[in-house]
Amino acid sequence: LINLKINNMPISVKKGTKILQAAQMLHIDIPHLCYHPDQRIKARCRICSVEVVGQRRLLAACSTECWEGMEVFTDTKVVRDTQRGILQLIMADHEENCLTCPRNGNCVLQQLCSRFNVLRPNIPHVGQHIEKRGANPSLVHDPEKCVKCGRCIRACKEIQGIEVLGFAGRSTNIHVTTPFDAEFDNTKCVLCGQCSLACPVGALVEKDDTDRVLDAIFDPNKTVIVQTAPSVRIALGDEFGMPKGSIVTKKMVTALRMIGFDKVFDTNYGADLTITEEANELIERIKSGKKMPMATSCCPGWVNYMEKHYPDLLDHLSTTKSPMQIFSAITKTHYAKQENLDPKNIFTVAIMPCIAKKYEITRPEMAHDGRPDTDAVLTTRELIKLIKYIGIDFENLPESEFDNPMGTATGAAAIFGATGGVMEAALRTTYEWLTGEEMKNVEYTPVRGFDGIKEAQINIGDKTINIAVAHTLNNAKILMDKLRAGECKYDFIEVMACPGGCLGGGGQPIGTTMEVNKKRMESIYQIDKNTKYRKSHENPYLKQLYKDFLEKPGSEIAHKLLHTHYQA
Ligand code: HC1
Ligand code: SF4
Ligand code: SF4
Repeated sequence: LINLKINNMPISVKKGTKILQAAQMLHIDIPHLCYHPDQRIKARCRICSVEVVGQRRLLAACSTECWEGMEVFTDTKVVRDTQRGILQLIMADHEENCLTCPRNGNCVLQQLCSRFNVLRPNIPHVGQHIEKRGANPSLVHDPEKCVKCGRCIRACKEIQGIEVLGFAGRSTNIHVTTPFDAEFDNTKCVLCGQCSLACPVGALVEKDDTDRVLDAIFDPNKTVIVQTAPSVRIALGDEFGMPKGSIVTKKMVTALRMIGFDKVFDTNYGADLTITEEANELIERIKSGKKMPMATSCCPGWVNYMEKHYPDLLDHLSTTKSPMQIFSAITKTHYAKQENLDPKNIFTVAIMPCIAKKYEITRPEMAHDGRPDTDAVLTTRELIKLIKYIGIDFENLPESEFDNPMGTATGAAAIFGATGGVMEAALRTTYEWLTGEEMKNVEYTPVRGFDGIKEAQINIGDKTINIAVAHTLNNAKILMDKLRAGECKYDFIEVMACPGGCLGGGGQPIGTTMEVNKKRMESIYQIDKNTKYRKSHENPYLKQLYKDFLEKPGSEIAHKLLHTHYQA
């Protein structure tokens, strides 16, 4: 252990601990912009400068390791003047329209300016006008709000290995951009939104669809149906001061009713349906030996990645649609008929932890009779915005239940939100269908946890099935390169683009880190444990649906509505 003092407070830390982390242990928040706990340290912004006794220059707290006997001061005059100077320089190059910024009230720069009393910039504006980028359904980039911390660039590179974003220009003209300043759509970007989650200010944000959804709610002719993804219920509470990982499913349902949705359903019901179709597809592929290994296809960031980076391997993707799209397809066909509703007057909204889902609903294959199956996707962050707009005291809301028939789901569906969850859910059903025996212990732990790539062999009846699970596209790349080189013996692969799976999605609350994701993962497995049915094919409402409408997994009507294809 290393002993040091920060602001005269003694502390002992492990070797390698940085000053910023040591200060956090003492509950001192040294200001920082370019530092992110899950990223490589760059020490670009220097706003974390501190004074260390015996040193002639200020040191960056994010990158300087503590040493024995070190004496640090975070609040001297020279430190404060330096921090204020840096803020003044940033403001000189920053559009001052905080009031209308999507991150107003949740912006690190705004908080720091208020904290350091930089209320009136004293340096003339030097920034040059740079056009916004946003001609795509998911992501808006406003370089004039950028603080040049580089966190988006590192997220794209270190998590996804895509490197769409980079710095260009010099001096006061330095800015973040894409190759040839292209629109995201025309680059290798997969619209995962991890850059927006990493951005400390309003320079990278999701396309806002809240007004479009409210317009539908206000329209008396529309029946507005909402579904909520597995990973929203364990993240939403963050923004309302609840402990990280709080399971807020029933408060969320109440809030959605208060916002004005006519029916509040569960994407998890769609996830059960995805599993029955996908397990059936897997068994067919195993039996025929064709297009093996099969890969999951519910993550649109991953599907975009395959289409843009591995178009020669598209055949491996399962044709089963994502839970969100399956849900909406059933809503606008069978459910509409059951309830005597004209599909034209149904408006379907999906609350997702994801930004790529906004793109997924615009794919031409995801529409019927010229109408999209899902009309709008709101991220968890946008739902938070709606809850705040209505003025709901979320933490103290009474609890309520989803509507039925599409509000009942199994534990297998709940775990979709964590990396390995789709695989585990699929194995529960595949096992029982292939062997005809009951699976006694449904918890398949080799696919759980945050290892980048998890591999396992599972014996099902007389077959040995080789599986692999990857999260983040950096890890997916390793699997896909092996597959392309003919070096892998897998039968079934799961990929989720975001760290930890959807629970770490690009549309989750600001402040999402791997430490937070761990709590979310624990909650997701807790939900599974506490759910009555834990295998998708046991969902009683699903059994009814097959009986009344879909006939059996893989039937002609199931293929027409619940399966899709991909394009290079
Ligand atoms: Fe996901 Fe999925 S798990 S993709 O991560 O298959 O977004 O949560 O809704 O569709 O169910 C996201 C989460 C989500 C789908 C499901
Ligand atoms: Fe990179 Fe994802 Fe951002 Fe696209 S959305 S620039 S792939 S981090
Ligand atoms: Fe979206 Fe989930 Fe895929 Fe991330 S992992 S891109 S949140 S579907």
